[in-house]
Amino acid sequence: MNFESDPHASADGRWQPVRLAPGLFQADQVVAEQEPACIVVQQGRVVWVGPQAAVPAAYASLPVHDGQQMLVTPGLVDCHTHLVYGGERANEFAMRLAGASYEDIARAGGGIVSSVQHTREATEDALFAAALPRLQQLLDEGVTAIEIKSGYGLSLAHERKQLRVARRLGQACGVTVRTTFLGAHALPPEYAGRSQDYIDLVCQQMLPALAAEGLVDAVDVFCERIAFSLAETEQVFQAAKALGLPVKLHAEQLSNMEGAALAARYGALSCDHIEHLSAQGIAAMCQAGTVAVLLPGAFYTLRDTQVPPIAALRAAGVPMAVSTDHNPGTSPALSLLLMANMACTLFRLTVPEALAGITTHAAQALGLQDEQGLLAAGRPANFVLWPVQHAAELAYWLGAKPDCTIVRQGRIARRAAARA
Ligand code: DI6
Ligand code: FE
Repeated sequence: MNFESDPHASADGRWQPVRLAPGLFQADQVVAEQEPACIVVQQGRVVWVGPQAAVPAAYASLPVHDGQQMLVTPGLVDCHTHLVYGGERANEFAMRLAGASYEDIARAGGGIVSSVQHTREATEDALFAAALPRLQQLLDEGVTAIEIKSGYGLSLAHERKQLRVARRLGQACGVTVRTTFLGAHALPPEYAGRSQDYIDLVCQQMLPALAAEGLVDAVDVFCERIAFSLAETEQVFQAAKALGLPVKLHAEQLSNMEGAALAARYGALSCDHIEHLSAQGIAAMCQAGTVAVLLPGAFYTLRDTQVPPIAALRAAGVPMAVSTDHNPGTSPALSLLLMANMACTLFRLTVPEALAGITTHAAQALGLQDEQGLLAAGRPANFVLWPVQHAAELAYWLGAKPDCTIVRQGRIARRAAARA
């Protein structure tokens, strides 16, 4: 069978010669940098990684996929997105250029609430059709797992619609999708002045119903002056805990609410944004093993100047992930590699930190550390072959759209052109 000509063929066989990106793989035998390496895939799983010269005899007769000496990384993981929504908000971009702040726009009825209106008006099929090309752009750049949040529906029916679309996208594209319920994203207009009533609805009706339908992998809250208080956040966390669901938090983005410390007390998978994170928050995250998710696209779009406390996170050994935060308001970003670049340039991450941030640590932020984010025997076959000499190029080029080969869930999802 000539599987090389079928872009959706099984990835089973030997992938060689390839070069392994330092720090992002576990080999069965030592592989020197630049040494031709081999990845063996059987039944959709990586079964061996090591020097090409040392492939065990048992695998010697498997068909070979020409790896063209490309650099291999694990599939990328985008661990924080709001990918499913109606409409867009380019008008707010213009408002901000004219001097309005994100908080000004939110208080004037724009912001999240305007996306809520468009999302409520859209059918499930329309939301799917709108999100699909956005997802495709991320996938074409090597994303093999992605988190998608609700939070633009803000009622049981409309949050359900968003989460169902997220699940459908995963099935349609053959990509791992983790859904996060973000019912506590903003106060819906019909609950104006009745924040507590809305949080009661989230905790007592929306979350239990959606969890029972198998639509919720994790629970998130926007804890902020313009969103929900620390006490309201804790109420949602308690409801999640009662259902056995892991939590995450939009924490300390615009101000320090000490949300991170609260989230850490609930064993949060991640605290995200964290520009205003305090020393106390860092200590709590460190103790709880909570991942710090950095979102340079939102920082950039909002022209924020408060850089997250990278040096302190690094010193404390808190794992740092990097994500697009794709959303129509504050981060219309569709390139995870560009986010890696921004994390280096704007936040001063090192290249290895940025690459771990879009692979290993991002997988950890989703509780997917056993399936994604590391190239190792026993894992599902999710990896990318990049036409670059040095791993640093993945964070160096701006908007390069590299011609990569992508293996996703054991299938060849994209194949690079033959190299000279
Ligand atoms: N923080 C964000 O970056 C997004 N949500 C949130 O809580 C922004 C969402 C939006 O503006 O639509
Ligand atoms: Fe977000």
